[in-house]
Amino acid sequence: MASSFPSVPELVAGAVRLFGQVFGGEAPHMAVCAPGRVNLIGEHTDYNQGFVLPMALPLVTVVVGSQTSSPDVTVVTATEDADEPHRVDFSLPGDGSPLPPGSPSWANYVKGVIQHYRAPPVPGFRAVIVSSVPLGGGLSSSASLEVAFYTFLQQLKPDDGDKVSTAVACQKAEHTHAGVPCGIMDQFVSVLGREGHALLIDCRSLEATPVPLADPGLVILITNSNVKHSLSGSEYPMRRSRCEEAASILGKDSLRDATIKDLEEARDRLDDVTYRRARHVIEEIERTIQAAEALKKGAYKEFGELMVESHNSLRDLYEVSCRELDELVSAAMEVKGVFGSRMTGGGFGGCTVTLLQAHAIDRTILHIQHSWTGQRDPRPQLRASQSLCL
Ligand code: GAF
Repeated sequence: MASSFPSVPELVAGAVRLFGQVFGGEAPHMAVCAPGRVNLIGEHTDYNQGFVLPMALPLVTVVVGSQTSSPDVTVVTATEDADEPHRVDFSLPGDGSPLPPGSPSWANYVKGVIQHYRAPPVPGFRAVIVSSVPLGGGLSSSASLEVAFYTFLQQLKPDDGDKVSTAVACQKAEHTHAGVPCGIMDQFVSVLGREGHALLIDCRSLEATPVPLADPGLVILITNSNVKHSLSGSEYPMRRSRCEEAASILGKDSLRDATIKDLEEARDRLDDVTYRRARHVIEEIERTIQAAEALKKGAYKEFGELMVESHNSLRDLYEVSCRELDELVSAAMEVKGVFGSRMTGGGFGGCTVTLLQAHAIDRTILHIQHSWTGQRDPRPQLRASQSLCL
């Protein structure tokens, strides 16, 4: 019932086959991959210097390729929604001048990573990208591509950076070449995620604490609304600048430093929208800390309640949910054995994440499918990953 996804070896085999087809039967010299993520709680807190609690997924982006002797780059990618693979060719500037973003837009992730690579200049190369992370599904398809590409460049020409600096370089690529002023969460967990654990990330100090999720009685279910989201529109940047404005009115460096008392005292100096955005962030940072503690203790009921509070706050205060995500959460919460459910990622479509008892998985999926009145076509895709039943 739950849709399956290709394993890393299957993805690599597909990428190697495509490389041979495109490049006259050649075999690539290297293969790397990086995961997408699901965020359990802590949404729109990372660019406010707060806490987040994501985990890496067994959905990954794979890059295979080889160095060439010219300063030219060819990258080919195969996506589910196109019959033919997409291809881009460009030359690397020899004089250290910038590599500006351009068309096609998917290649900007590659160009951005080259631009911010910590050991320039990079040699020319040919590469093929394949991915099992759904595009625009809120599971960090772009961060997994950036991190996979950064890792590929490290194989061509090692840099001297640590893992955090890899995440930071990839975040810069997203800012300058994809036009999304994102926080650090997605790139950080794609680089530093650990199997069988969520990661409590302090987005100010960039310290991370692994939180074990090793309970065989627990399942994490990801449900794709199939409403495609794009964060490069104005809504995400607008949320970020509202938060910065609120912090500045409160006299704080960031909303991480603000309390609800500070917010209430400043209420008459904030317009209603700015107040609600700031309230979400301040409360969500606190919820994330509580949720991580609950998870450590195995207090799943408490964790689930915090997930639902988070969803309601994203829906009502931050206004980044949509009807389909709200319906998926409501349907999941009607099933006995479900602890909690919420939208995950930037919002405006994408996926929900649900925490539930392992024995309730079949009836939860059935119930969500039967109660789905959102977009009838396509139907939501459900992923109950056995590899997440830890
Ligand atoms: C997107 C961004 F890329 C993240 O940095 C984060 O802000 C998230 O939305 C919302 O929590 O995934």
